[in-house]
Amino acid sequence: MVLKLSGVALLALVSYTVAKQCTLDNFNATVGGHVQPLTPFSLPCFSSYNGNPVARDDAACAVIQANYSDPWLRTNSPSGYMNNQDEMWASDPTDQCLLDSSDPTDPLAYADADCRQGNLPSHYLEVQSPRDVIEAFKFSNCSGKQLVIKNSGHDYLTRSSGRDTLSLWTRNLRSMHYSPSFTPSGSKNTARYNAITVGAGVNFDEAYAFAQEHSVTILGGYSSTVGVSGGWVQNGGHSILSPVYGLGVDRVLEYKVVTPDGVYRTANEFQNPDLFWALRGGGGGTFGVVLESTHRVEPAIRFVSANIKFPANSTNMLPFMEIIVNNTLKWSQEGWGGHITGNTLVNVSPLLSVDQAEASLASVIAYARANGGSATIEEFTSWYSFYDKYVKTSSVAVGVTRFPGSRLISRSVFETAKGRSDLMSFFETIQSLGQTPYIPVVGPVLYNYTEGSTSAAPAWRDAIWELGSGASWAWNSTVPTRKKTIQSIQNTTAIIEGITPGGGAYSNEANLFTIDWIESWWGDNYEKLVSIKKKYDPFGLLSCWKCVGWKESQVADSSYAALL
Ligand SMILES: Cc1cc2nc3c(=O)[nH]c(=O)nc-3n(C[C@H](O)[C@H](O)[C@H](O)COP(=O)(O)OP(=O)(O)OC[C@H]3O[C@@H](n4cnc5c(N)ncnc54)[C@H](O)[C@@H]3O)c2cc1C
Ligand SMILES: *[C@@H]1O[C@H](CO)[C@@H](O)[C@H](O)[C@H]1NC(C)=O
Ligand SMILES: *[C@@H]1O[C@H](CO)[C@@H](O)[C@H](O)[C@H]1NC(C)=O
Ligand SMILES: *[C@@H]1O[C@H](CO)[C@@H](O)[C@H](O)[C@H]1NC(C)=O
Ligand SMILES: *[C@@H]1O[C@H](CO)[C@@H](O)[C@H](O)[C@H]1NC(C)=O
Ligand SMILES: *[C@@H]1O[C@H](CO)[C@@H](O)[C@H](O)[C@H]1NC(C)=O
Ligand SMILES: *[C@@H]1O[C@H](CO)[C@@H](O)[C@H](O)[C@H]1NC(C)=O
Ligand SMILES: *[C@@H]1O[C@H](CO)[C@@H](O)[C@H](O)[C@H]1NC(C)=O
Ligand SMILES: CC(=O)N[C@H]1CO[C@H](CO)[C@@H](O)[C@@H]1O
Repeated sequence: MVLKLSGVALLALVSYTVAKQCTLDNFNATVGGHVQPLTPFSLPCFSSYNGNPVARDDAACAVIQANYSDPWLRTNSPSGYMNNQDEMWASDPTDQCLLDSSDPTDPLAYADADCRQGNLPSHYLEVQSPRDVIEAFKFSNCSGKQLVIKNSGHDYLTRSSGRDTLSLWTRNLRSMHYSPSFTPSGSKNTARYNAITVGAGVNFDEAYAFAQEHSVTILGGYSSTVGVSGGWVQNGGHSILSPVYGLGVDRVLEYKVVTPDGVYRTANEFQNPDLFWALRGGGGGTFGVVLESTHRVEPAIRFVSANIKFPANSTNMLPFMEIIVNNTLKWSQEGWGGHITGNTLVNVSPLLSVDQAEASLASVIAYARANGGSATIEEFTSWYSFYDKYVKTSSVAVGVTRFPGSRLISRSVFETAKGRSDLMSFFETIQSLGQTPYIPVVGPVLYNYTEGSTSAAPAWRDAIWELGSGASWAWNSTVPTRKKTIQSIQNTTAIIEGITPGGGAYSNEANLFTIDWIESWWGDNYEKLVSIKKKYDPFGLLSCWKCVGWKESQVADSSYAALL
């Protein structure tokens, strides 16, 4: 067939070609005008933005000040991040737009200061459909504009922000669906699962309430606003019920995901199984933009909880930790999971009765009471009532700079006198530094894991604890203080690494300056993850800090470059 073009058709072809030019405006038009400039969360409090005068918005500023340490206002905003390091250009204390975390009404932070973009993306697109993401990948591919994915904004490693990037904001993908007989699409057997499917913007507060309505239990994090489908599950995802019911990655059945090659795919055991495996531990922001995830749920779970605490002083933390260390192996066989600090223990077990729980924890209960503290052992008949009473009320502080530095502690450490005494020396050291231990007891000890089914840190499979202390710097800290803080995180990490040679860490809550991150976070899974990454992201459109495929040379482009 000979193609004959009339003048009109030729004109149409030319304007079509012009319309396809790789510009932000044209991209904006293809996604319905939904691309917006991203302005810093606290901008309304400032009178200067990037060196130009702007009108301060007193009313909006007052709302931000009142909610500065509240996760909800942040998580519902495209520019809201929980941790200040996501927003700031860490190497330059003037390149940020932050309030005084200790007193958000302190004018010192905003009265004579310029609000600057720091590490924040330049633009964002509120994702509404797979097509939005496909267009964003095309635009990134032709323009070189880097992309990030921002869901809840909880990431400690700055993986959901980034200077000059276009942020794909997923928070408003909020569908939820319950099925008592879910079948993964393309399934080759008759297996049916009790499952909940959520849109990628749903957080745990919403998923827990939805599960409660259907009298089932969805496993999730100890935070209302962490997302179900994003960085949490794609990196491992721990719950205080994980000791018995497994990690988030163990329970996910299916993802709907747009891969950077521009294809909207289903990933499960039967379709794109390599991608499914990679999304079960290989990390968020790496293999594609997940739009939906389906999770196996349990019926309503009955369990006991223990809430033990006492007022800390300079001498009563170490003896408490010694009792804990000595009992950890026994407790791990009894299904206990939860959180322990130097003077608190809030743990649950679905395997014990109230009487058994009291007997199991008798030594710590007695210790807390002898130190002027209290112990409450209760029974719950559903996760939601526990969530309401304990999780909602104990959220980790946000609106601050916070660097976790945890490592997974395997059962072998507790099995030897040397391992136990190493742990005690670690507690002594951090006490001398004025820090307290932070221990999520979340290792999937009793979970019947299918070898090789996930790509999360292999160290998880022998772990009982995640152990860390963490560090932070003030909103207005100087460069020397920041350098010293990083050194101190490195030193603390080195001690825990010494206790767990060849072990690993949960990257979501690990030291973001970890040197052997490949080995620690992925171990033997790494090479295979890199090849899957190349298959689905052949042009390298997704990249984030120490994510699969990241290159050491990228430090130079990061907010931390001048601090390391
Ligand atoms: C206060 C607090 C409490 C926490 N509690 C727990 C806990 O109990 N258990 C636990 O395991 N962890 C916990 N974490 C760590 C948490 O799992 C990580 O911060 C995780 O990265 C959060 O994922 P998100 O999607 O909610 O956050 P975001 O910061 O929005 O995203 C995190 C990462 O996931 C990627 N991502 C997000 N959405 C998608 C998507 N749709 N597709 C592909 N990639 C995506 C982003 O690009 C980024 O790399 C906690 C963190 C904080 C700050
Ligand atoms: C995208 O288009 C909309 C609608 O025309 C417009 O309001 C918005 O400012 C545009 N975004 C950018 C970044 O120019
Ligand atoms: C990215 O660009 C390459 C050419 O550089 C092209 O072959 C490929 O199809 C593009 N991918 C997408 C998703 O647009
Ligand atoms: C812990 O166990 C060690 C033996 O490994 C023992 O010496 C010590 O007294 C025990 N401490 C407590 C508080 O039970
Ligand atoms: C800490 O508290 C315990 C119990 O109340 C007490 O015996 C001990 O003397 C206190 N230590 C200090 C240094 O105050
Ligand atoms: C663990 O899982 C395997 C494979 O799914 C199964 O054969 C085995 O019976 C399970 N073991 C227990 C203790 O449930
Ligand atoms: C930092 O802010 C605090 C108030 O949060 C103030 O007391 C202190 O002087 C400030 N430090 C510097 C170096 O400006
Ligand atoms: C870290 O450890 C090194 C080597 O032991 C030491 O010189 C340095 O002072 C420590 N720094 C901090 C901030 O703890
Ligand atoms: C949007 C939002 O979260 N607003 C909250 C800010 O803080 C005030 C006072 O604590 C709350 O009442 C608002 O709901």
